[in-house]
Amino acid sequence: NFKAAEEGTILKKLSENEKKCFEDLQNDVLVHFVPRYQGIVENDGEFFVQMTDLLAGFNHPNVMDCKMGLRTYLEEELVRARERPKLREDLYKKMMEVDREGPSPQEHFQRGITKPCYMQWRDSMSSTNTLGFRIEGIKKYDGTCRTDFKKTRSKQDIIKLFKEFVEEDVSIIMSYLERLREIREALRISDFFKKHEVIGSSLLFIHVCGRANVWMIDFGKTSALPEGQTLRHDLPWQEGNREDGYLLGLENLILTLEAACNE
Ligand code: 4IP
Ligand code: ADP
Ligand code: MN
Repeated sequence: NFKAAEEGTILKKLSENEKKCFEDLQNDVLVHFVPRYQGIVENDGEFFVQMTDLLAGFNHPNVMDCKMGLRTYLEEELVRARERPKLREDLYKKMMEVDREGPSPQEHFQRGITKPCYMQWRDSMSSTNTLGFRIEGIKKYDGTCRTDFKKTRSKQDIIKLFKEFVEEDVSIIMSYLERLREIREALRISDFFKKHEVIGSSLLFIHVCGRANVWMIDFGKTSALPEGQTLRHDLPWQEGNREDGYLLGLENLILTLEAACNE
């Protein structure tokens, strides 16, 4: 999905959704919390969004990707799967690797699963449905990389992972908390946030040499609501209300990091 680009920037495969979001974000308070958008570029006949590489200039950074929200799939994916269910063997296999009891008897028989069923299983096995966020991946300064968090659900396990991530340096967690509270304030007044359903977006935690920062990334599945409609972002999701639970997730993330500081 990504391609190396000129110094200090990265190219991400173009999605119309994400391009539109970056354009809308340019006139919003959230612009201070997302990578700098540098337009669309063509490369070997393919189109990419160009943006600042948040890791540029850092030697051996520590990076964590937290996916936000109470669900990670779109309502339209549910509708589509109901109208024309498309069974996917790759998702069935991914599920079997983690949990052989995951698929229903019928899914076992078909050796296939629809994408929303897979996504709902992912959201319920992880902390997405309960806490409104989940850890997707952690890359440490020493090059080690972990993405085996599909069954990480409890607040206690997440606290443990954060403490390992910062190697018990509470001052880094404090810096992260400060930035998360700034993001929360910005979200409160953001017009973009009010008018968008934010699905599958992540907060990217980066620290190196005592410096720590958090950025909002990945707007591939974030979309504008119909004219005049807004979201609260702190309500439970019911099909049709399009609520994403982003603020519930952010609140729980802040509470989790506060708990990590006080342990
Ligand atoms: C992946 O599942 C992620 O949910 C991807 O979301 C999603 O891509 C993939 O759907 C799905 O298979 P695992 O994390 O369990 O591997 P993201 O890219 O935000 O991480 P979408 O297209 O929904 O963004 P498919 O349809 O690409 O397989
Ligand atoms: P996808 O839609 O494939 O999930 P993301 O936008 O979430 O793509 O990016 C995937 C990963 O790439 C992130 O977890 C992060 O580690 C890295 N990444 C994304 N955007 C940036 C950026 N602007 N600078 C540095 N790293 C980035
Ligand atoms: Mn992503």
